[in-house]
Amino acid sequence: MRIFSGIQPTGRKHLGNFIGAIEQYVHHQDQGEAIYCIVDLHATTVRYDPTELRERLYDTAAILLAAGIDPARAIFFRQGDVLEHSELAWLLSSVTAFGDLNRMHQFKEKSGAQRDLASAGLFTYPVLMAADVLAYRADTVPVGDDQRQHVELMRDIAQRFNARFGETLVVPRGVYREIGARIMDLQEPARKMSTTGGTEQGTVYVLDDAATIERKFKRAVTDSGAEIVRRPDKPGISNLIEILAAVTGRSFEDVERAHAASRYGDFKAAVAEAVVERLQPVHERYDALRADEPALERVLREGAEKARAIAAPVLVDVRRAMGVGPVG
Ligand code: AQP
Repeated sequence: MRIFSGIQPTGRKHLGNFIGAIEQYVHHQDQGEAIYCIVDLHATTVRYDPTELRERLYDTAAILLAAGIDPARAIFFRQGDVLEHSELAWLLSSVTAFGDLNRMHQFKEKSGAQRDLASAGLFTYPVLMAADVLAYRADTVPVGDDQRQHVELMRDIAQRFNARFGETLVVPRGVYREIGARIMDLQEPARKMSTTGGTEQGTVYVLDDAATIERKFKRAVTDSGAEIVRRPDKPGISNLIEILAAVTGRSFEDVERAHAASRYGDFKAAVAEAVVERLQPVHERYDALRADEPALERVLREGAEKARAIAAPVLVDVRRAMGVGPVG
């Protein structure tokens, strides 16, 4: 089984990214042939600073390695190093319906926030994401719940390509964690924890120090009741239960039972403590990894060579099926 997933080089990865995606990446390393990519090309679809992008890319690479991605067990690379992604995105755009792209929630949310330019790249973002996965004929795509619509679209694109040009691409399947696929903002628990759309105090960053994490949980929005249970009218407490269950590997029921007699304040402190403990080994490894940029470059370049060796023959098949490019 081949597994593929990508993550943006936004640098300040948050607890939602960590639980919904990064922990899954580490877990799936031993489930099959895992391929993980830092998607710098996707990061250019909104306003950004080129120098900062490189810095954030190294931050993200160091976070993933510190979290346990092992380049000896998984292919780990930078999207922009493998040109096949961009070429395939263009080719797939001919089997992507404009109307489908127009329905994507992420485009609607993010384009509104782009004051000077809502780029065509932001609109076609899901086509590049489809290319990322389809270039490797990946079977599964571990992602957070917010990516469901994009994964469904990439499945449609693969199916339409195969129907139009003959069986060439693998139709991948999204993989979502049962617990922790959608971590919510601690201040606005109706919204997902997010790099661009969340509140600063409601977003716990992977690299936040223990005191900051404790403070953010202490101030987390709850409700006027006193019960520690998951219920639609208790989004704040439900989110804290989900976070505690995810970082400790326990069930919801187990967490609810263990804290049935706790006060909200004590429960929040317990969640903070578990998160600090979970992130501690990542913090311990991060600084040394981040300090050695040449080593990070080496890892990413070696990963890109391995990635290209898989993607290049797929592109040969795609060009041949579509009748474009060199004959042969
Ligand atoms: N709140 C979340 N809960 C669980 N999983 C989440 N993911 C994102 N938010 C949550 C998953 O993290 C992976 C990487 O996402 P990305 O590449 O989009 O990185 P990002 O841009 O830094 O993450 P955000 O917060 O989603 O940014 P926004 O929304 O501001 O663009 C994906 O698998 C995603 O599902």
